[in-house]
Order: sequence, then C-alpha cells, then structure tokens
Amino acid sequence: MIDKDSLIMEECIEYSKRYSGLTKSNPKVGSALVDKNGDIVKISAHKSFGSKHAEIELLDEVQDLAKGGKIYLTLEPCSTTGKTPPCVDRLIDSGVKEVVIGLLDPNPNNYFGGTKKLIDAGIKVKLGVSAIKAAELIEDFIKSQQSDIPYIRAKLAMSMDGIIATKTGESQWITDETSRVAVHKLRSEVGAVMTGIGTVHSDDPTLNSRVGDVIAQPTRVILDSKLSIAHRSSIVKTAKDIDTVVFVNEDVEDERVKYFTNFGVKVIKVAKGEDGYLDIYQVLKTLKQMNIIDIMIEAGSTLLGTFKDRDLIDRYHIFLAPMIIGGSSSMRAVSGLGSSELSNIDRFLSYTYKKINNDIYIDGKQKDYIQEIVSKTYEVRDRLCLQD
Ligand code: AOF
Ligand code: ZN
Repeated sequence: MIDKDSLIMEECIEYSKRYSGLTKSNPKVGSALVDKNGDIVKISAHKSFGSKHAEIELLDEVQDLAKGGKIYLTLEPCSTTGKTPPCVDRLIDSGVKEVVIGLLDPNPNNYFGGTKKLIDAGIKVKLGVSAIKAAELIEDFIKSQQSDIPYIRAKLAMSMDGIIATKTGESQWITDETSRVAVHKLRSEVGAVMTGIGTVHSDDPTLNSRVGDVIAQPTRVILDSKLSIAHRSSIVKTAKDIDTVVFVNEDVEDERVKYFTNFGVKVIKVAKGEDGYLDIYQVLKTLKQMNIIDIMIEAGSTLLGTFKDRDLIDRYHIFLAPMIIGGSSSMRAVSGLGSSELSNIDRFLSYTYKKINNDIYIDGKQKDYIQEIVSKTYEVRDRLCLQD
C-alpha cells in the first residue's frame, strides 16, 4: 500500500502539471503544507517562467501557518539567486519543522545546496519520496541540463499494421474521439508541437489543445523550407493568438517573410541540412534557445523518419486503432531510411499500455534521462539517513 507521504507527493506532482507549458525552461514543481493529521492545508505550484518558485507561492499563501508545520516539495529548494532569490532561506525563516522532498535538483548550481542548508538549520528532511515520479515530471528539464536540444516526443496515431493513411490518402479518422482528446491533453502539456509543411497542406491542422480548461497552448512549429504555407491555413489564421514559429531556408525572400510576420507568424531562417531541407539540429537548438525544452512531433512519415533515422526521439506516444488497413501504397507511420539490421534497433527501454475506449495507447520510452539523478537522490538519502 502506498504510504501517506508518497500519496501527498503524488498529489503535488499532479497539481504542478496544471502549469505545464507555462514554466517553459524552468521545471514543473509542486508544493503542499499539511496539518497535524497529515491532511493538505494548501497545495501550490510554480506557475510560470520567471515567477515565484513553488515553495514561495505556498509560503505566501499560508503565511504563519507554516510555523512548526510540514511541507512537501517535488524538487529540493533552490539555494542560489537566479531570476528569484534562494527559496531555502525563505523556508528556514518560515519556521517550518519538516520538509519532505521528492528529488534533488539536476541543475548543478542548485544540486544538494538547499537540502544541506535545511539539514544544517536543524529542519527535519525526508528525501527521495516518489523520486521516480518526481523525476518523470521534469524529464524535459533534466535533459535540458545536459543537452542543447529539447526533449523530443513523437505522437503516432495509426492502424494495428502501422498505417496512417489509406492508398487514396484518407486519414481522418483512424483513431477514435477519445484518443484524439488524449492527444489534445498531451498538447497542453508540452512546450511545442512540431509538424512538416506536408501535413499542413494535406490536413490543415490547428495544432492547438481543445480540451477542458487549458491554460497554456503549445507553440506551433512548422518546418517549411520554402515558406509555402498558405495564408488561409488554420495555422496562419490563428497565429495572432497562438505562438507560431515557421522555420525556413536562408534563401527565402525577406519580403515573403515579412508578409507572414504581419499575420503574427515568427519566421526563422536556418541553413540547409545535408538532405537539402532544413538543418534539423539547428532547428532544435534554436527552439531550446527560445526556452522550449519539450516538443512533440505530430507529423507525416517523412519528418518522423528523419527524426528516427537520426535517433532523436526520446519517447513515443502511440495510439493504435483496432483495424488493419494494408496495401503496399498506403502511408506508413515512419519512413526515412529505416534500419537494415534488427540487432541495431534499440527496443523501448520501458513502456506502459492501456485501452482508451476502443483504441490502445502505448507510452514508450526510447531514452532515459532520469536514472542518474534518481540514483544520486537515493544515494544521498541513504548516506545521510533521510528516510524517516
Ligand atoms: C523554478 N520553480 O518552483 C523551483 C525551481 O531562474 P530562477 O530563479 O527562476 O531559478 C531557476 C532554478 O531554480 C531552476 O533551474 C531550478 O534549479 C530551481 N528550482 N525553479 O522555476 C521552482 N523550485
Ligand atoms: Zn527556488
């Protein structure tokens, strides 16, 4: 049975997800104060990039109630001054008696600093509670500490035989309504959604999130080397309301760029890649520099093939519809060069699956960024006896 500390930590994790997409290159962090019975008095989170950290949001709300109390944090408090002053000092000043922490901070500037300061101040610290889930929550942030490109997810919605369009090009809809709602939920959780110009021409997608009370729309990223997007497309028509970035080749005329800029589209020129299209790595680096650390590719087989061939995909969100389409000229989900030797293909490191209405959803991890910081968290917990 799950213990009470883990239960509350997981509530903090879930709560912090409400602000996904708004924290940008900062981590999602949740916090809570509990009463003597262990019941939540107040739950809070880091709400937007550059704003108060989760523990300050909480302390500002609960004021003196923190005195002698117990606080939960999904991530250890920071100990350096960045855009905001060190949170650990505010925690110590609050008179809190006990702090329960999920994970040590993967940001080397803050790693273990806040935890040590709390211990040195005589505050009881429990570390590593639901550490894996606390790390999964910020896998994008963890990757961003080691890489100059974002965490990359690929969404596939296909038939059981891996087809995304019939031989006549019919693709709407293969998966059912419930799966499509799940995709919208995913969109609201990532920093950006990326697609190729081919998909824009054929499907005219809006690529926004249209479920529940979405508070953050992902930036839409279109790879369009020749800037051939139609000004009447849904993407361009909504560009004044939803951030839209179109990557084009350097030889696209400035006047044409300006034309689309007037519609609210941000057009960015990048060099050509080896294949004559866009230098993908440059695109990804630019997105990271724009504070986007988590992207989801929702594209046709060509773009997905390019990413797969370069081993760029960290995680797959696969929606499988219970049908076989068949046909040698039907469009498969992933093309590109593909692999010739089975022994060279990396299987998913792990995956979960569940039935969503009539479809199957598979969440497959191709790469792992959490193991190192989780192990370090457990190692510090065990060395300093911060279990109970
Ligand atoms: C957040 N929110 O709730 C926590 C963070 O530039 P700053 O001052 O916003 O600091 C960012 C760093 O603070 C971040 O890299 C992480 O190490 C630490 N913790 N950041 O944005 C939070 N707890
Ligand atoms: Zn902080």
